[in-house]
Amino acid sequence: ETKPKWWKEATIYQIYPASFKDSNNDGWGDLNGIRSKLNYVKDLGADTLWISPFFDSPQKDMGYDICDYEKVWPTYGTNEDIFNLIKEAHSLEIKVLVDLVINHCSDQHKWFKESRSNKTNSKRDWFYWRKPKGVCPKTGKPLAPNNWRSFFGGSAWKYDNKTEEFYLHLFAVGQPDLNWENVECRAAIFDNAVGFWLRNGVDGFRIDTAFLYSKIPGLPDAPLTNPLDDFQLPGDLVSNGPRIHEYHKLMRHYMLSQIDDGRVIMTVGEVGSAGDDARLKYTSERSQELSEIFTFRHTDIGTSEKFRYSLVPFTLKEWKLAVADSFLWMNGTDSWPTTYFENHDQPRSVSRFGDDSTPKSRVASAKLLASLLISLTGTLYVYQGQELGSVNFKNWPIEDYEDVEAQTNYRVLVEKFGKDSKEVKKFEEALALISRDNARTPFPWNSKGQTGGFSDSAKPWFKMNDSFRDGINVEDEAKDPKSVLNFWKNAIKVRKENKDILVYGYNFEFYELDHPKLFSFTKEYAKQTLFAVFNFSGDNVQFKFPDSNEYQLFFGTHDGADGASGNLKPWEGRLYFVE
Ligand code: TEU
Repeated sequence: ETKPKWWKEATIYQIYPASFKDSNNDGWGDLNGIRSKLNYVKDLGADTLWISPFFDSPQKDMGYDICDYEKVWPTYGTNEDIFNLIKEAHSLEIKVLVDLVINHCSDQHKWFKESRSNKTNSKRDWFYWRKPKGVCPKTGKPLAPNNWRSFFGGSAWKYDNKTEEFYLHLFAVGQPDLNWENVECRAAIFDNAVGFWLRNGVDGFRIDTAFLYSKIPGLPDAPLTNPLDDFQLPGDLVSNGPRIHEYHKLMRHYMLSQIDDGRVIMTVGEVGSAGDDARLKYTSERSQELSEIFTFRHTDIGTSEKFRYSLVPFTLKEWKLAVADSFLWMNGTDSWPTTYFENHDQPRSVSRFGDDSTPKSRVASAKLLASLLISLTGTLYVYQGQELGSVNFKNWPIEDYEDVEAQTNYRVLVEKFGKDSKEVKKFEEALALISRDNARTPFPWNSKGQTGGFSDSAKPWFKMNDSFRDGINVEDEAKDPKSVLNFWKNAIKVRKENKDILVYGYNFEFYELDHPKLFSFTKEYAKQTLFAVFNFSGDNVQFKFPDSNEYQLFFGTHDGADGASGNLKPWEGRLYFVE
């Protein structure tokens, strides 16, 4: 009973403003750069933008640390620029989602400055202030209130000399957690971060860390899961907590109260991991919380639950199950899923799940991943550069990384184990494969100059991925009919033309689940059945058709494929209608 909605059928293109297009030659991408490229987005076939944070910020975590929710960061432009961007996008029939970062704000936000000023300030309770647990007998320093580890490494608590208490920061030190239990704090978040942008025309929000706002009262110690670490991930003590669904209902209600022009807004909450029960509550139309959620099982695969930068081996079967985990739970309900492989927190999917070792395998596996993605049920997300088949950068020394998550974890490990330790070596290996920085290098518009058309002559804020000189850029790919870019354009078109089965299909079932090289499944919509088969290897692979029905090939990675034969070339994928 999933009813059609614009956001279910949307193709959402995510833009990372720092790295998309620099319009004023200062080395940083900006809003006017995005405006100048709206036609590129349109031409790709995307119909919705999600723009990562462009709000005023000291940029400790690339804008996910906001110091003024109602103002554009001057390096990105002005409020007028974003209002114009929204209008221009709308005139091209492109909708705009902005990022709502409200689990925490910046320590430079006026709310936090006031809160920190003294213990009796009216905003003291807007953040999590706690007394030290005691004094460390060895160092004489105050002890943190509990053993929680920040997601970026080290303690989740920062001692503040001014009032001799600690504040909680689940992410960077400059990102104090807001206290959602406080009614006034909630009202301020709603009015500033949410209401301001709705009143200014956005079509919805990507909601950052939407599962973390309700912490277990008393903030107890986390169980010891990683003995090698001095601090422990708080996990269930902060995720999908006791009041989280109440908060989302309140926020949804508030959102609807801000709209008086009939706009249908959508929200996508970043939820990471949650049980089926919680996932259904978040997304059921009846519960009125979120439109849809991002879960992480398929992108977190191959990383340890104890520590993301500790790699563990995984099989194709495990990945298949993880991919299916992002939508299987909603079958037959009034919930709705998302389908994505990349975002600004993930490495390039070709380097992670395909094969970037030769130009041929890169192109083939990028097309394969695109084909798989468009065949999955849910709202489709494409991250800037994914449409080019972008790859991870290679052999960068740790000093070249920008990400606060990379740098904080590195510092903590070096302090504990030493620079030349095997722990640090392993961390560096993991970074090369899965660092968030892989997604954040400036976008390559062409192969020219030092910046591939990103800036005119300025040095970009972040190093370029050299691959822009080897054909991975918009200009070169646009000219080549066999490029990944042109393949993506067609793939998005085919998804729209066959949206019943591709976007809305249900009753997903794996075929040959145990096969170590094939990813294949069927799904249905009314009287239609789809059979999808993908070769996740560099070998020729033979597959069997599930039964003796007629199989009509309608889309695939390899031109001129013989649909009647079950022989797949390396990284070949096909979509069939079963007649
Ligand atoms: O990420 C939240 C999150 O759950 C992170 O653990 C993220 O998955 C991890 O860093 C990947 O290694 C969001 C944003 O997407 C991220 O960019 C921010 O740094 C973070 O929140 C804090 O706002």
